[in-house]
Parts: sequence; C-alpha cells; structure tokens
Amino acid sequence: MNLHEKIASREARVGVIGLGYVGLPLAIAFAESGFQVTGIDLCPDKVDALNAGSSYIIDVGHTMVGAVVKNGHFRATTDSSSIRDLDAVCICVPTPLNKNHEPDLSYIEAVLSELKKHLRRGALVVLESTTYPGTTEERIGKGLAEKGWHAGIDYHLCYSPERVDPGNKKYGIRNTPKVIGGVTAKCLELADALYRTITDRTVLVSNPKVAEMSKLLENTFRSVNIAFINEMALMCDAIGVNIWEVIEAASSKPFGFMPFYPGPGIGGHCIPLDPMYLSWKAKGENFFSRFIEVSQDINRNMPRYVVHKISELLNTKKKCINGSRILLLGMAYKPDVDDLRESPSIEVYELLREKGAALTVNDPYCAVMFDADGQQVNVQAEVNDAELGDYDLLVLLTAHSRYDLPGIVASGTLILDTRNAFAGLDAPNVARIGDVLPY
Ligand code: SAJ
Repeated sequence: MNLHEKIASREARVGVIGLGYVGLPLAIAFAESGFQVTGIDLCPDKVDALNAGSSYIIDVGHTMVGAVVKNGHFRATTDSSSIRDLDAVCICVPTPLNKNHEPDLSYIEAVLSELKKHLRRGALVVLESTTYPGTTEERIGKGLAEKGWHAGIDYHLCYSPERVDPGNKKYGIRNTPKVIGGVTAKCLELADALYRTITDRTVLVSNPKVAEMSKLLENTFRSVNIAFINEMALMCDAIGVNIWEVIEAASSKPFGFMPFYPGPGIGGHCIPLDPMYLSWKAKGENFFSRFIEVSQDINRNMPRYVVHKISELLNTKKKCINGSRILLLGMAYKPDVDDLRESPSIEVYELLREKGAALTVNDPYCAVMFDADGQQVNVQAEVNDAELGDYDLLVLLTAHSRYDLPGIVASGTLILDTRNAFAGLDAPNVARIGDVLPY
C-alpha cells in the first residue's frame, strides 16, 4: 500500500513534533480523524500530562485528549527515535527571535538532526512553524540532501503555515483553510490528502516559499495596520478628537475599510515576531522594509504612551506615578487567553514599576507572572469591587470578558481604558487612550 492509500485508509502513522498551541490541536485533530498519532515533545511534563489524559492548552479540552489516549489513537513521547515508525511528520516547533531580533531556527535545526537519523524513506515531512520564505528548502531540504535524500524522490517535503488563533471559538482547524506548498507535485498531493482529513479546504500553492510568504503577509498586514491605527490614536490625542468614535464612524463604510483598534501595544507569539522574520530575510536581499520597521517602532512605543497618559491622568488629581496605588487589569496579550508572551501589559507594568508606582496586577487567566528581574509577581485572579476605591487609578489593559465593567466603573475610581472596553457605559471616571482627557 502506498502512502496515498495509507492516508486514505487512515493506516498512515502520523507524527506531530512540538505539542504547543499549534501542535497539540493538530495532533488531536489527526487522532480524531482516525489516524494513530504520535506526539513528540521535549518536555516530559507535557508528555506525562497528555498520556494521563489532561491538556495544558486552553483550546484543547481534557476530554478531547483523554478520549484519543483511551482509544489508542494518540500517545505522546519525548523519544524522537519514534520518528522511524512514522509515515508523515508535521513540525510545529517555536520559531522565536534571538536577542538581536533575528530569526532563531534552533528548534527547527534540532528537529532536522533527528529527521536525519530517523526519518523513514518515503515519508512526508510538513513544516508548519512560521518562518521566512526559503526555510523549508534551504534548511530541511538541504539538510536531508546531505545524507543523499532528495525531496520528491526519497521523501516528501511541504510547508503549510499554522493558522491557529488562540481563544477563537468560531474558527478552528476544521473550518480554517490550509495553505500548502510542496517541493514537488507528489509532495503537494500527499500533504493535500493528509490535511483534507482534518480541514474542509486546502489552498494549494506552487511551492513552499509562496506558502511561507503568505503566512508572513497575513501577520505583517495585521502588525502594520495595528501600528497605523495606533499612530492615528496618537494623532487624535494630539488634535483633540476621540479615535474610538472616529473608527466607529469610518466602520460604517460598507466597502474599502477594515477597522483595527488602538491598544497598549501588540503581544502574542505571532504579530510582534513574524514581521521581523520577513524584514530580516528582505535585508539579506538588500531590501529594507520601511513599513515593517516603522510599524514595529510605533507598536513597541505604545506602552510608553500609555504610561504618559497615566501620568497626565494622575496629574489631574494632583498626583504623580511615584507612590500612586495603581491596579492593572489584564496582563494576557489578548482577551480570554492565558498567554503572557510579548504582552504589552508587562511592559506597562515594568515602566510603572521603574517610576515607583505601588502596583497590583489582576488577570483571571494568568496565575503566574515574572518581572524583568525574574521575580514572581503576585497576580490577583478576581477583582474585589470593595477594594477598588483604595486605588488612585485603575488601568484596563486587556478586556477579559469576565471583567464586571459596570462594577469597576461603580467604584468611582479614576480609570484609564486602553481598549475602549467601557464604551456605552455611563462612566464619567473613565479616560481613554486616543482621546483628550475628560478633565
Ligand atoms: N491588537 C490591537 N489592535 C487590533 C488587533 C490586535 O492592538 O486591532 C493587538 C492585540 O491586543 C494583541 C496583538 O495585537 O496584543 C495580536 O493580536 P491578534 O488579534 O493578531 O492575535 P494573535 O496574536 O493571536 O494573532 C492570531 C494570528 N493567527 C495566526 O498567526 C495563525 C493572526 O494571524 C490572526 O489574524 C489573529 O490571531 C486573529 O485574527 O485573531
């Protein structure tokens, strides 16, 4: 039976390397579609938790994991030699930036060295990690060529960007189209067959570079547009008009406009990082993307603008940041997730800490947070309305849906709203970024 037939019959042994917010949902989806799936991860605690039927990813329920472990369709392991049993391997490892803001492909390189040792002849390899155009062929393709293996002949090689949106209840693997680029037509055909078992629609492109670039275009589009609206917010603040009302009015245009919203900056594992992969690659070809550089600069400086607004607001009460009791609401990078990575809320926290504020941090999703010195910060899980009157200022940084906004307004304490979360409430004590101060 050839690989195509084994995929169709679900007899193909599928592996997912990297069991994070991308790899785990993918592994579970393949297991639920009938494959026998091996999840490979470096972290023994994750492996043990999964094999015990529990999940550590907010979008993957314990019951989902428990069911596929119990029916034998999924097992997790730290042993990468299990690659030798696999017909298809999906790589979902991190692609962070190093301290010079350059791509760090060390995780991909580590997987490559295991593939060189254990990959089965004829197997399909799909890279999903977000990376610059060319990575799949220049790193994995060339790496395996060193042992005389050529994609499309000795094994099959594709790139297919992950499109996981943590916390998104509407779009998941099944209903999010999957872009796939293959080194050869045969590679593409096999990956298409594999992904069609878990997604309603695949989007086939002519090579891995197109697929790699499409992902970076998606996220750079967001980063640039968020930076644009952040600059519009700064402009509206300067000229004395409410950016939030302006966006609402512009959004009434049924064509040719797409709203983005100002905020305290951009966080997460994608938007702050992906454009830097693209600009790094472009620089290598002597192309300097001014859009990306300027956007990164604007977004990175939003926490400073928020602290400036905090200072201005306290000043209206003849107070300064130093010594003021400030409650920060929402440390995760976006609502209803437990992810602190690159969160601008943390940057705001650090800037205020430097200025001597007496800070309290609240987030119902993030129980553990560390400051820049590596010290654990106590994170309040619940908002105690009775205590809100003790603060000089409340700052809404991430609008978790659990927050009782009317209750927070009712405290009467001064509030800086960085997300327009209190829109529509009768809230004379609320000031917004991107607007003039109400006092
Ligand atoms: N943000 C703003 N203003 C906006 C939109 C976002 O300040 O108008 C901020 C958010 O607060 C957050 C950061 O930008 O700190 C990123 O937000 P995001 O909504 O882009 O969320 P992410 O980082 O989870 O992005 C993911 C991405 N998914 C993948 O890379 C597979 C992105 O491509 C999706 O478009 C995005 O989810 C989504 O649409 O929700």
